[in-house]
Amino acid sequence: MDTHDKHHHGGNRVEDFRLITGAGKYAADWNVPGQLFGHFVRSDRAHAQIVALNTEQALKHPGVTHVFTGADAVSAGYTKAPHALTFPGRNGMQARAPARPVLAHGKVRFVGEALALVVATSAAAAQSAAELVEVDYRDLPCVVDPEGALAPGAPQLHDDVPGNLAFETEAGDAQAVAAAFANAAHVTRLKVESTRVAPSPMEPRACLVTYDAARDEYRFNVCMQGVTTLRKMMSSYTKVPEDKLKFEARDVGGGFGQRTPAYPEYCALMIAAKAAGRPVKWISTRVDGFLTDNHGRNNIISGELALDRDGKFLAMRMDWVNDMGAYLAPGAMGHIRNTTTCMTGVYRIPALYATYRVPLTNTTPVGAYRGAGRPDIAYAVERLVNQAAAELGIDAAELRRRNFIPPEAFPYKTATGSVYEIADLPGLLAKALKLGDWQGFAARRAKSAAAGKLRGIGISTVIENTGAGNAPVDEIELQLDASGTITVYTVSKAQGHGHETTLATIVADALGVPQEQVKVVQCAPDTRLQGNHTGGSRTTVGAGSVCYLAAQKLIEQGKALAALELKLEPSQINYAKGEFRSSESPRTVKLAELAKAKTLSLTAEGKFGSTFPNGCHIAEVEVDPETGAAQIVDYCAVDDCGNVINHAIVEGQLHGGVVQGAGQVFGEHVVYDRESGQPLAASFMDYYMPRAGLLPSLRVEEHATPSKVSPLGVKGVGESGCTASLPVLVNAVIDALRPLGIQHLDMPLTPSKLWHAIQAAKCVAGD
Ligand code: MCN
Repeated sequence: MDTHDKHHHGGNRVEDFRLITGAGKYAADWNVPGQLFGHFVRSDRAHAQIVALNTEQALKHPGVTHVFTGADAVSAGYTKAPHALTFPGRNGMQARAPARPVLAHGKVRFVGEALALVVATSAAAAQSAAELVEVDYRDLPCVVDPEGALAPGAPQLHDDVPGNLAFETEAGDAQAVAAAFANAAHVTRLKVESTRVAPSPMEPRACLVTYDAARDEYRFNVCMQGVTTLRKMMSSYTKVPEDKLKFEARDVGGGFGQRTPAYPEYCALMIAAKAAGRPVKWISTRVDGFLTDNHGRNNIISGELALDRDGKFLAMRMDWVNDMGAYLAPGAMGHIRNTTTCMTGVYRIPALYATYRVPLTNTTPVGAYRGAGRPDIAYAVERLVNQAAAELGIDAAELRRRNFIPPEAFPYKTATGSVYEIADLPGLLAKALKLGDWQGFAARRAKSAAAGKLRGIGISTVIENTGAGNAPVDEIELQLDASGTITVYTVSKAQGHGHETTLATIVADALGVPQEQVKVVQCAPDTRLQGNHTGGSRTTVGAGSVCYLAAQKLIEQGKALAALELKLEPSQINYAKGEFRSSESPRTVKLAELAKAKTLSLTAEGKFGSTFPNGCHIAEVEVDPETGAAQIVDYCAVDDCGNVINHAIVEGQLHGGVVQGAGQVFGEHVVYDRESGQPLAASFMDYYMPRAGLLPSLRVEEHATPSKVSPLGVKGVGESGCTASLPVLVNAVIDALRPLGIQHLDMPLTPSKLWHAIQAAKCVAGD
């Protein structure tokens, strides 16, 4: 097998040697001569007026050069955080986006909100001096629970957001749904919570800002998911033109959506770097991360499913409460748009209707987190379907099969107006049932019961939108130099995904050259390329597809140049494996020769719509009734992400996504004290993280239906594991407990919660 084949079948990732030998360069690894260090003073109150802020003592501390406060943020005009709820809501409602000065001014609204930035010649001096900033607060009543925030008489966070309601909207057809419910033979109702979690990438947030006075330009070394979205949002927050903002990152240690947006700290560092005339660097602590990196999920969903006598789905209705925390972060859009797009799940449901309310609470803002609404809607739908199956006494797999959108119905327009491209759901299910030995479960359950364990099996069949994106087009630049090296420039940014491997594979395959000849450069600081950031599992569909188009363009241009060289017409030239040749000439022209005079450079572009990866996951759990501990004993995943570029990377993506979902199912949860608004799990001492032992080896199979949206036939996969794992694992646990009469539990399914539920059920049963 040559190297080219090796990569094709899923060989090592080219970035791994650097990353696992400690040779990576992360945001905190950047240093420039003369840099200063920043430390943020953060609110220890959930809701309070800032009566007085005294920086005098801090300024006297040795090494301290400046202290910036909310007044500086306001005078710089850095007060309007960007958000993405720019479409009209119910009755034409415009989102009520409250002001958010990059350092709090007048009031603080969540624990951790930055209200001053201390700058000093060392990080230690800045941190010590921050202790000397005196803040006089007047406490205000707070509200941390989203439904409570919408209730009459709740404490009000912002004068311009009456009732704490930032946005309200609806989707689908209320009347059609009401009519269908009126005729239903059976209605299943379930209210579930997709809990608030802290995404917690490995690399803590860090940023170094350098201001170039001569050019009036800012340069950022920062952990990011791509340059274009961040630049746009930073420009929107600060009104500094986009071409005056330059970003550079080499390695990024995880993002999960949380490294996409413009954070207030970065803007405050701009104020500092400009005023100090020296670069200013800030590295967050893990506690800063828990308090101020955008949280994920946090949706309360009340669902109703109407069925006819044969178990066919007639209609579905949902009511969403999408808590956004203290300010409107850009993530709110995903929680509404993606959940509307995928509302029907994988089922043919003729009528759909959803309402959405977006409250603000005295908590950390909420943003996009691996799936950005897609796992939430999948969770709500797949829990409902399992509940309906139990209520009607129909096998959970059979009920799904009865209601699948059939293969011949694709492209399928859903009742909320999205168009699913292509899928083979019955084929997917059949493969998963076989892989998970669905039929043989009863015997395994009996065996577990003999050992005193409650065994359950769960299933989820899910679909999600990937691709598309806000950028006008995705662009890729290719440069070919005299050595034959092809450099691929992109504005997307891997955070651990292996794009240096997969994008290079796409170009190398298209050109028929060894992959070693192709280098990938992500987010060059002076890039003028357009394109989407890495998010929404769209890099392969977008940037990846354009890599292919760029390679084709290079071949076409190469044919014209080779024709000149060989004194022939371009139509007489053929290309294969790095060489141009013609039956009309004994001579050949190598790819590298095209660049012998000067580097050849070209840009290709493409615009792609949504593609819809889908999957069927089956998991089994064993619950120990004595301790409440749940153990995943088997996990099978059959996924359709279209054609696969690198099988090992796709399997790795699924593995990571499934474990991330399992973390949320079994323990991750950001909780606030209702009275004080203090976070109760803001360090790894008290916030659960999934560990290797949580999941047995994943058994993975592919079931590809190639996408036509992408010339490569690919669909995204980066979020698929998360989307399917939330419902499958909760369904498995509920299945284990259902014989005791337990129908519903919300995440996280901790041993304590399960033990208490089991005890309560035993009492009811008179045990
Ligand atoms: N891939 C492939 N064949 C396909 C589809 C994808 O070989 N048919 C490969 C890709 O080329 C890429 C990886 O799988 O190397 C993921 O590709 P894709 O599905 O296009 O998703 P993105 O690259 O756009 O990644 C974004 C997605 C999201 S939205 C989150 S959140 C997430 C995720 O990916 N965050 C991650 N996976 C992550 N993985 C790591 N290690 N770290 C994160 O922060």
